[in-house]
This record gives sequence, C-alpha cells and structure tokens, in this order.
Amino acid sequence: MFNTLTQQPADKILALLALYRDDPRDTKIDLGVGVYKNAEGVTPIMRAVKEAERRWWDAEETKAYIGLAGDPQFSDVMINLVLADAVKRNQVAAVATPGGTGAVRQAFELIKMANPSARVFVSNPTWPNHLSILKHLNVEAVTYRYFDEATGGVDFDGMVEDLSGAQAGDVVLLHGCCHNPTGANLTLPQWQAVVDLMNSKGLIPMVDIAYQGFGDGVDEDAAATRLVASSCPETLIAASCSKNFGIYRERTGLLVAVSQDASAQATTQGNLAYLNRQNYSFPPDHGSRLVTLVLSDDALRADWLEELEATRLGMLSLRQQLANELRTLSNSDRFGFVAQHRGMFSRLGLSPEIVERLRADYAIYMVGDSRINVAGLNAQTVPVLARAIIEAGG
Ligand code: PLP
Ligand code: TYF
Repeated sequence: MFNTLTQQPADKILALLALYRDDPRDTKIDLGVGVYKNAEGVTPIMRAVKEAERRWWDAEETKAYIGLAGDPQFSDVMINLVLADAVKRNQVAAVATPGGTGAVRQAFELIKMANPSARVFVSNPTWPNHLSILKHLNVEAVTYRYFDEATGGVDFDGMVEDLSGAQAGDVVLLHGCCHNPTGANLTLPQWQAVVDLMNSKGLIPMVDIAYQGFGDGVDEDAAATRLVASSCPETLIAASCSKNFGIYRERTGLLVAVSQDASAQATTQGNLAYLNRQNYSFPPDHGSRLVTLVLSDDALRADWLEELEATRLGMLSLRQQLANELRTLSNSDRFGFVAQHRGMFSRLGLSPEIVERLRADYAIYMVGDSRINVAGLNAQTVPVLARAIIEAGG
C-alpha cells in the first residue's frame, strides 16, 4: 500500500529551518519561521505562563477526559479576549482545537459540510497552509488581490474588485491583524467597506487571528474581528494562542462561529463538537488551561499584558530601525513600508535571486517570497541585514 504514495511538497517555511540549522557560519541570521525570539535569539516562556504552569502542577488532580469542546472556561476567556462585548455569548459557538491550524482546518470542514459548493476567497498571498489545507479538503480556493508590490501596502481597489466577483455563500478568509506573510493590513474604514461588500453580496467572513497583541495592541488588533462579528450575519473565527502566549508546541487554539441568530447556536455548537470528535475526539488541555489561568487571574493577566506589550514594542522598534537604516543606505524611502507593516512579518519585495544571494553570500535566511520575521533581528543585526540587502541589489 505505502508504495503507491508519492512524496508531498515540503512546507517551504519549515524547510528553511533545516537549511539554517546545517549552515556552519556563525554569523548566520534566521528570519524564517514565524516564532518570536528575543534579542538573545531565545523564544521565552512568558512569565505569567510559567507561573500558571507552576500553580497548575499543584492544583491538577486528574487527567481524565474533559469534553469534546474542551473546557468551556477556555472558550469563555478566549471569546472575551477576541470579541470582548462585540456580540452576546449566546450567539457564539466555540470549541478548543489543536492550535490555530486545527481551528482553520475545522472551519474549512464546517464550510464544506454546510455548503459543499462554497468557494473560499483567500488573499494573494496568504499563509501557505490555508491553500494546502483547502486543496487537501477539495474545497475550491480563489485568490483576491491583496498585496501591492509597488508600495508594500494593500491593493485595496484590487481586493474590492476581486471580492465583487464572489457569489452569495462564498467565504472570504481575512487575516484579523498582522497579515502573514506581508505585514500589510487594512485600515478600519477599509474593513468597514469590506464588511459592507460582504453583506451586500451575501458572503461569509472567516477571520484567522493568530497574532493578537503583536501589532497595535491586544484590543486594537481585535478591532477588525469585532467589527466583522458584530456586523455580519455569520462569522467564523480561527484564533491561535501560539504566538501571543508563546505556547507554540502546546497546540492551543479556538474555533468560533458567531451568528446574529441565537437559535442557530446550539446546532452549530453540536457540529463543532462533532468535528472535534471526528478528528481527534478531545482537544489538548494543557495549553488552554494555562491560557485560562492567565486570563482569569488579575495579576497574571496584567503581567501577561505587560510582557506582550514589551514584545510588541520591541518588534516595532526593530521595524523603525530597519526602515531608518534602509533609508540611509538606499538614499530613498522605498523601504518605508517596513515601519508601516505590523506583526512579525514584512514582505520586502526582493526577487528570489536576491533572497538566494542573501542566503548564500550573507547567511541571512528569509522565506523565498522575501518575507522576514522581524523578531529574528536585534539592534546589532538590523544594520547587517540592511547593508546586505542593498549590496545584494535590493
Ligand atoms: N494562521 C496564521 C495566519 C498563522 O500565521 C499561523 C501560524 O502560526 C496560524 C494560523 C496557526 O498557528 P498554530 O497552529 O501554531 O496556532
Ligand atoms: O508562517 C509562519 O512562519 C508561522 C509558523 O506549516 C508556521 O505561521 C509555519 C509553517 C507551518 C506552520 C506554522
């Protein structure tokens, strides 16, 4: 049986990890996979998370199963974090999932169950896993224009024109904040225009929010998601705790389905639980427990917010420094978008040849589309990157 299998295409982001690891040069710089690193290159366990873990070690009395949806308290604290008071709790169905990826995967499955002919509109570009999961599930993906190569910003007119070609019942996948891989984001008035367009055409929004707190602040980064959920008849949300709680390997996420019609909630909740059961029965508990403990304890929550804010400001300052260096070295403002982008990523707009030259000649690793992870830099390596970009012809 196994000999009928053929090799699957590698994940280009994850493949970079191995290349970087095997590079013997001690000056190498890793700007690849989207994992936060501090100035020492360490992905820290956040203080509040560590403390919650300590407390839980003492408090935990059993490891018996919980329920198909995970702990309802986790859903409550996360719904509160993402949606605040944008909608009423009885409009919301939610289940814990293994990471944001698990939520994305099951959101697509739910779409397919509810409407097998729905297409999913995705930004060009988007996180590669969106496309590969849709393909795996045999759900048609249609790209809409998003990134404007010329300005490093959003091609909003192109986006609206392409979404106007969607049909009632199609789904529009939007990144709630900190767009991956470009770093370019809609303004709130643009979000409002997209909401109006979706509502006028009967399109269903799906928001993937994986970097809440990494852009402009915890509430600011959720503002678009809240606007969508409170304005559209139905909204799907895939939320990840990997980045903002730094618990990547714990696999912690939440799939949310919001409906303005509360009578739909029980059936939707049942279908989300059904999907958990088909895929893995019970979602993992440990990461979601830590998130629940942090968010429901005033002191832990305050400490988490403080550390997250420091993380966010650190990345912003690296952006500003990089934009400044590039302005000086290029004697132009053509990289000014680096300071405007938000989140971990910026797409620099370099050709694949230049990206390859940076790897081969300078030991600087970025994704082939010239996406950099800003958190892979520090104050000392920013000038090194800027000089290399200009020398390599960027
Ligand atoms: N969605 C986007 C856009 C992402 O960048 C990520 C990556 O980390 C995820 C979802 C899900 O991440 P995880 O499954 O690690 O929570
Ligand atoms: O885009 C990134 O780098 C992160 C991490 O299959 C990631 O979202 C990358 C690839 C992948 C899962 C997560």
